[in-house]
Amino acid sequence: MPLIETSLIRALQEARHVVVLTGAGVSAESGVPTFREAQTGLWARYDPDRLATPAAFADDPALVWGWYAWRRKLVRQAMPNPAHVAIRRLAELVPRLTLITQNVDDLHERAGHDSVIHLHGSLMDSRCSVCEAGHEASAEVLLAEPGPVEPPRCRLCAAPVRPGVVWFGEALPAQELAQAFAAAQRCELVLSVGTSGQVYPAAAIPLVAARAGARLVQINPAPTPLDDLAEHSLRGAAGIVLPELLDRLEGLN
Ligand code: BJW
Ligand code: ZN
Repeated sequence: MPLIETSLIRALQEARHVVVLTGAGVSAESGVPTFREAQTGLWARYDPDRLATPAAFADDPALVWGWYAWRRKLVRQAMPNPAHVAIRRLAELVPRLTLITQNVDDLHERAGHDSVIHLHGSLMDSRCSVCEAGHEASAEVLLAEPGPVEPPRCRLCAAPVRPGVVWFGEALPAQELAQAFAAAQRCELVLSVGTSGQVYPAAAIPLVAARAGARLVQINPAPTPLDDLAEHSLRGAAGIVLPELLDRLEGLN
């Protein structure tokens, strides 16, 4: 357990607006794989160029749809972990908290958050790859292992339906992006949890906030590009460190 300094507790008690930015690491302890970790990350086993770009979907929609059908099943089976619950507790304690996630799972919502800014979309959403009409997800296949599955067809234009996530080279949803950067400009503290800080524009959120005067705190067992800028880098698993931090904040130990 990394040392939680009193100055961090005081900074959290004083902050009137906290931005929490989460990445795949916050869901790792729920059994949802991260992307870039050497042994366990998705990109160690699967090629993002073949699965997470618009060109990959155009080239082989069944391969991509089947891979997401497997990821959907993983997330459906997962439960929020103590890190998600602790972030929910933090939202009750600070005057204002903006929760921004890069994650496409719904584990923050299932931990009780009703307004989560999803920068990279949602695994459970689907839309037409051409006309963008929404597609009812209820009948979608869930796979225990990745394998090719033909995607359903759009009811309006018959083009293949795609997952409602943001792939490389695609614009992030405009409203969510604007809300996230507005919060970064105005907040007093950013808590970055479980992100490698390599994917832009999300990775710029703490940088923009720091430039506007916010304090930076991060929780991650591994080094990140924020190490030199963060006032506190708590090196550990979010599901261990965050509940401890919240206990300290609530004066429980
Ligand atoms: C723990 C833990 C525990 C483990 N507790 N921690 C500027 C410079 C260079 C490139 C670019 C740039 N601007 C844009 C780009 C291109 C690109 C990009 O950033 N590429 C870089 C990789 C080089 N960005 C884009 O293409 C974005 N679009 C864009 O910029 O569009 C411009 C445009 C404008 C207008 C019109 C058109 C275009 C889109 C990015 C989309 C990212 N999509 C993905 C897939 C989503 C769908 C899916 O799930 O399949 O999003 S990629 C993947 O990475 C996913 C994640 O949300 C994202 C971030 O990853 P994250 O969350 O940080 O995970 P990891 O695995 O990297 O890190 C996990 C961390 O957790 C590690 O640090 C661990 O140590 C830690 N951890 N266990 C706490 N228990
Ligand atoms: Zn369509």
